[in-house]
Amino acid sequence: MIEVNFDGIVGPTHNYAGLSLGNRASSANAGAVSAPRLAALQGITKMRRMMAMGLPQGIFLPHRRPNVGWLRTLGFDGSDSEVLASAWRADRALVANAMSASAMWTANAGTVSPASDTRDGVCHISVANLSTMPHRASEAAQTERQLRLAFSDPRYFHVHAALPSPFGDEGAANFMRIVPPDHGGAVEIFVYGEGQAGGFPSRQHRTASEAVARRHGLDPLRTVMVRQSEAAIAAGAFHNDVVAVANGHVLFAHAQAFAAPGDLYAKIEALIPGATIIEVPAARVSLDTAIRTYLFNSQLVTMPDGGMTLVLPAEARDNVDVWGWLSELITTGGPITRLEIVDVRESMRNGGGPACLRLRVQVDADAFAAIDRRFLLDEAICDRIETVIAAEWPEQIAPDDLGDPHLWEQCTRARAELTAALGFSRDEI
Ligand code: SUG
Repeated sequence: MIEVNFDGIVGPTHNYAGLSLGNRASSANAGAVSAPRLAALQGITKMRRMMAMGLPQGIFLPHRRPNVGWLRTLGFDGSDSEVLASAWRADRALVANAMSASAMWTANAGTVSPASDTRDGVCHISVANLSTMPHRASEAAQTERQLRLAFSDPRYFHVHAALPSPFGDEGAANFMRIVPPDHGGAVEIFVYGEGQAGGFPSRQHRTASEAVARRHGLDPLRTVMVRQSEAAIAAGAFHNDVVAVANGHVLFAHAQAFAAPGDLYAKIEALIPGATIIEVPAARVSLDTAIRTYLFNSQLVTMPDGGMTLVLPAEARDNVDVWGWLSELITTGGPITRLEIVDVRESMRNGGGPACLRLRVQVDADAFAAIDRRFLLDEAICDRIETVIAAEWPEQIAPDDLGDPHLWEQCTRARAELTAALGFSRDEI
């Protein structure tokens, strides 16, 4: 089995508009000046690091922004610049939504069930509807187009359209998969929230998780629905991947991530003999610290030599409690033996850590060969992408710039240059 991480390239409109209630970083940095060029280069550097570790790496492209089509559905008309100018006059928040670069967080693009887990033996991918937040809900259409291009071969892939609203589905950010050490049958774990917690919405609905599991043809006996704790949502864990991550036979989670952690651990241990559960107690790392540092929004990856590495944001290294705990973790003789630090600070300031920026797709060699090559990365393509970013991406965006026609033009052109450089035709993507 080959695991490919598909990272979202950070789009040229990356900005801090504070659109995500319940996402503490997004709210805290609302109104700050963003650095889209730096953000996108940080993302590419992270991808290069993953490749240097011997791991295959893919990409998804920034979406069309400003999202003029979305503003048209809200009744603004005329030329593209007229649509944007009249929307800006009517309601600046609408333009902020239309300018969001949130498609960079591809953990929210969809949920992926590898072929080995499904009834028909193909890899099923459900596009997420992201229906809780307007700026994210508008991603689904363009995400679907990219997924259908990347995974177009029906012998290996089945891409499902997004679920209907209001069944909120935020994709792989609320999904974990645990595999026995001997690589036997996996268990897929769907994490949902209920109602509101601390005034924050829970974005993943149980109905949606159950629908995805049904559509993917999963074995009900190896599918687990687990509820996120209210404490986690209230503390700012708007997605489960802010407080837990799984890889191979390992679950790495904060003690307060789940409503009934004991029940979940018992189920995992019953279904996966040899599973390893690494729980971080609140006394060592508080929920608040875990969420501020994004300790759990790390990529837990299996290295080509079989060992596991935790790829962490720099914010986790910079916290004494977190770093102290991690330093002990890697000396215990457990499965996680290496720590790698990446700088994705621009994304972090909008609540997106290393794990938010990637969608994992597990395939065998034949299915891997069937993926559209334009979505796969090597060093030469990284060079090409970096050249476009350096030449075209804005250096800064301040809140008032979102209404600047020159910025709209620059961002539209920047994306067009990137897609052309990667071999996509204008109408294809
Ligand atoms: O949906 N931030 C994203 C961050 C998503 C992180 N993804 C995972 N945890 N997998 C969100 O809240 C901020 C946008 C703004 O405020 O402009 C934003 O959408």
